[in-house]
Amino acid sequence: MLKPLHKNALLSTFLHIESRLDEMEPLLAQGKRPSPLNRHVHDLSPTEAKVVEDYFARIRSTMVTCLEKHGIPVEVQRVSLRWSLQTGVNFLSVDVAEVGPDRLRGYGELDDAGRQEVLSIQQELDRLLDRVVAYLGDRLGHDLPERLAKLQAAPASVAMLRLLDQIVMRWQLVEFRPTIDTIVQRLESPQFEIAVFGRVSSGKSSLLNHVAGSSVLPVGVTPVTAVPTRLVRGHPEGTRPRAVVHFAETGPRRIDPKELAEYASEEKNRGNHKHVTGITVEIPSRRLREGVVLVDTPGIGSLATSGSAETFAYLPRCDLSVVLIDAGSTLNQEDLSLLRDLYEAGIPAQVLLSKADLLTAEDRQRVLQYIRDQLRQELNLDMAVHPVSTLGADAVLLDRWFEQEIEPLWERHRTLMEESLHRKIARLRESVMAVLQTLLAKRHAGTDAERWSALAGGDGRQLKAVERLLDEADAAIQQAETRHRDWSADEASLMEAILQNVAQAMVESARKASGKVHKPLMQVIQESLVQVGQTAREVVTGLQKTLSCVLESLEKTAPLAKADTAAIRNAPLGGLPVIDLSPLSAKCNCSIPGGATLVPKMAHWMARRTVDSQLADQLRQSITLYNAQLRAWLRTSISSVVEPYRSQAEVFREQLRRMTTNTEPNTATDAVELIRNLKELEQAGTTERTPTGDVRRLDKGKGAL
Ligand SMILES: Nc1nc2c(ncn2[C@@H]2O[C@H](COP(=O)(O)OP(=O)(O)OP(=O)(O)O)[C@@H](O)[C@H]2O)c(=O)[nH]1
Ligand SMILES: [Mg+2]
Repeated sequence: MLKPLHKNALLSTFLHIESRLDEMEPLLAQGKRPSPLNRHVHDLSPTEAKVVEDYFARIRSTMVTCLEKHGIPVEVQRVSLRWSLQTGVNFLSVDVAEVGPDRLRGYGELDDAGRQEVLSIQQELDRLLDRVVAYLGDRLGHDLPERLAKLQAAPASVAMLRLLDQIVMRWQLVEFRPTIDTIVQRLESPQFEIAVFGRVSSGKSSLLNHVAGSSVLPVGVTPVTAVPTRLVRGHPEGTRPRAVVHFAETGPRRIDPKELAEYASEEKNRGNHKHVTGITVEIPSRRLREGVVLVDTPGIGSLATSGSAETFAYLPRCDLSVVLIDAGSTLNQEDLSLLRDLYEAGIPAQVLLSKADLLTAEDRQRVLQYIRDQLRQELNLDMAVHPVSTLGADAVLLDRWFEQEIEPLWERHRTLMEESLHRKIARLRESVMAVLQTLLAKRHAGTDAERWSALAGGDGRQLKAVERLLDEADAAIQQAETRHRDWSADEASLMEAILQNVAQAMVESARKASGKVHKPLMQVIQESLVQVGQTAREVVTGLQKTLSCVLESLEKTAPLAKADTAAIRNAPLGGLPVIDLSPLSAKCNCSIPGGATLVPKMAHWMARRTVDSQLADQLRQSITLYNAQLRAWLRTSISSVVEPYRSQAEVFREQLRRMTTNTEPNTATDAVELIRNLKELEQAGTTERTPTGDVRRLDKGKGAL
């Protein structure tokens, strides 16, 4: 009946009609969200709008039926809506650039005040556009109601979040979206990271394989694990494990877990020359509890690390450490200093005597006692030591230890975390209530309205103070971002300083015979790089301090919302990247003859020449790599501090905007609904069960939780 060309013509016309309908449909909805910028007079009644929408739906279904009847395949190139929106919003910033002071100068000179004014309009719009793009990029808000419905834990928190979600949606309080989404995400995936430490070949990987009921981690008699490997629970159970490798310079790569040794083992990835920063393996095991992460670390004393400090540096977080002491060898200084470092870092530790099967029952008791005594004498620590094994009948010891010692800790951790989330939700509830009160106050003249307008208006001092604080934070963020951007800019001078230090150390080494202090060259390099790492950390800790102070002051200056400074102070900063100097170790043996030191200038010249010819190239590579890793670390750490600040600052900013502008619709129904929502929130918060089960009374309006 219809030839292919006819069918093509039909399809392209239908697609054109569809896009015209797509353009017109939002016009119908505009009545619900009137905007003074709208170019249409909304002269349709709600019934008319609904009928037109129904006709549009009928037109669509007629087209679809026609296509089906004639077997016309719909070949449309589909693109992700998220992507389209991100691109579309990004293009809006091109429009915003059109009102910049430089562009406007084309319409006549701008005085300073005018310049400031357009700059702030531009900044405000750009900030909002950035927030939308970031929000879409975060993919946090995925199916929030369904996700909430699935959450088993903390029913009280879930009910409150559901109510907050509805209210935030109803009043378009977008500034609260990131906070809600982050809380839901944390409720969905509470994490407890347990890292296993110990000397080379103490049995760490074997132990984790046994606990996870898998053989995915490579084990062996020679130093094996070169890169920290995280084991997490995979879904669904019964499927095969999956692994993802993260690299310093490139994006993550999914691999077959059978290839794990290629990246994780000392043999296949010597000195971590593949620049792997971490590996995550998903194991579909019932044994691995949801939210628990087990981390296998390189053995202390292997080529991959030269000490425990470096091993910790690999780990973004560690809630519990498990230290293995090999029954096949005796407790030594390395074990003790590992435990001391953990203690000083405030990381709780469990000590295990691994490979207990190698000892008779009598010897086992003797060794356990010896270890306990040593811990008491050397570290002043009174700790239980549990014998475990992965072999034969003794493997039951390992299972028992895990069930009796680890699982209860995890439960406790989960409860604490739920309590902290509960506090966050309570703060969120108060901030949302403050906004609803503002909206209501704007509808009723009276004491409330006076209170708000006094805060916002008056002589405008408070308003100015708030703006100043927000500017201060913005400047600090910008400064940190500039440090990140220019991080490698002074690499050449860093290199020069290190070469000088190494040459100096070499001269001192040559003078050793004359009793002068001598430092190994590797240590000189290591110390300089540690300093660079510290500088990077200071950039982030400085920013943390400024942003949390700003939030605190904001809350004091203008009590418009609740500030959660802990979210910034406790932002999860990963450990600094490890300094990998193993490729340099062979080259650090160079020296100059002792006789050369008789003429100091000559000695220094010789040392510098030796350093330049033998060390410089490799050193440059190591510095470049470390700087690249630090830069990546800075980027992630800065954003993990800035994100919680921005989402909170946004709440203050929006409140301020609300109080100083007059664009909110003002209907009687709105007021009734606002009062109802406020009552609902008040009721939901007045008597509420905490996750631990005890009933607490919330101090109204003050957030006592
Ligand atoms: N007898 C005995 N041997 C064990 C036990 N657990 C591990 N081993 C052996 O100890 C050796 C080292 O085991 P790994 O699990 O690779 O040790 P590791 O601590 O991960 O080693 P690195 O990754 O190199 O630091 C292997 O030969 C294992 O077979 C145990 O419970 N009993
Ligand atoms: Mg290992």
